[in-house]
Amino acid sequence: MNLPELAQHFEKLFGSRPRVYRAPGRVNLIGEHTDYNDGFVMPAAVAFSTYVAIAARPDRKLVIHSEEFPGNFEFDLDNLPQRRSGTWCDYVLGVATVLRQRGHKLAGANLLVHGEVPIGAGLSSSAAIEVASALALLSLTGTQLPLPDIAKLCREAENTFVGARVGIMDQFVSCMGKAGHAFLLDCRSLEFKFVPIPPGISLVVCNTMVKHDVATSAYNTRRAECEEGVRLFAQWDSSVHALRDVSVDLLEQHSRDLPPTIWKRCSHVVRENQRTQDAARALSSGDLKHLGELMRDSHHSLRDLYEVSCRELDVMVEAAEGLPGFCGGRMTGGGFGGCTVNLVREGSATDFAAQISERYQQSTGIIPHVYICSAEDGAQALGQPS
Ligand code: GAF
Repeated sequence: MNLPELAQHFEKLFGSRPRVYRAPGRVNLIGEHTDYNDGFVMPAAVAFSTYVAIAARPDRKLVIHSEEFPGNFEFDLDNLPQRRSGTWCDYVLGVATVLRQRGHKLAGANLLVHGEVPIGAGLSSSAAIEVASALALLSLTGTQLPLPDIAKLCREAENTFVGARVGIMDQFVSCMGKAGHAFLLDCRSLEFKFVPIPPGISLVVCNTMVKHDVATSAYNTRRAECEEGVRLFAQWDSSVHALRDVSVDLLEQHSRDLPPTIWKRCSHVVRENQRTQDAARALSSGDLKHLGELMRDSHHSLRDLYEVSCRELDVMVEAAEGLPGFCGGRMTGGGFGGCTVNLVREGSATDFAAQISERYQQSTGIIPHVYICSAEDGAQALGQPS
């Protein structure tokens, strides 16, 4: 559905012309499971986006429709549900609830949500809905908030209303992405630096088409294991408040003092933080060989130490090795399925896509989806399409 079609559809449903807001999904080049440890990530926004069309209503209702997602929803703005319903609408409602809690005024509105970010693929479809909804809801009262604040409140909505204990990465990149660039984000200070992706390099995202059920519970277990690591390290060094504060030296000193599982988790996070900063330097100096090595190490660490990969992701990562134009690749996002991200020379991207699909299908019997992407701009207002 293009923008004029979205606007026409909205007009047919609600009888008025909407304004439209867009927020993208993301791929993370490196820095996985580091955001909730106050560490470093290096994601980029991609062209898949969620669009929210909105217009005011004269009453105090919030009416939410979508073509792709099931169910039509209607809420009383002055009596919003306090609990999630377990449907996609929670992402919009969570944002509305957090905005209210923070004292922002909300106006009655009709919303039409159009999502193009593949769902459950680890490309951050939830952050895209949240961010586009926040921009849309705020626009009706003329409230302008800095984009990093919008990212923070969307993350809060996901943590407190939706109930997923995610870090800040996805919402932040959906807000702040820049075409042609990845960015190195310090998830503690929220300082960031854009890192240009060298010309002639495509981001080839390979969807394994699986999402294993353990994903959510395992994410929460990993978080708890990291918290246990922090508790133990803080006993030995009082300056440790998050795994971000643990140096490689401190990690090594205590390699025998930690329970083996906790040591593996901490080891991944501490070294992944280092890899991510090294990767930003490698990318900005165009050293794709080194970047490729760091991405491979990251994948192995996620597979062996953090244990969030799965057979399909490993097959997809291995299938990329040796293909013409391939510079580096790894799983991206939370894990247990979803996608891999690959840096591939532009001229080889189409052949790469065909060959990796074939290899993956031969090993798993599953037909993957492969998307040839570039880094795109973050969230924006698209005005009132005619
Ligand atoms: C998911 C979460 F939403 C992010 O915050 C991040 O923790 C990621 O998994 C793992 O790096 O996408």
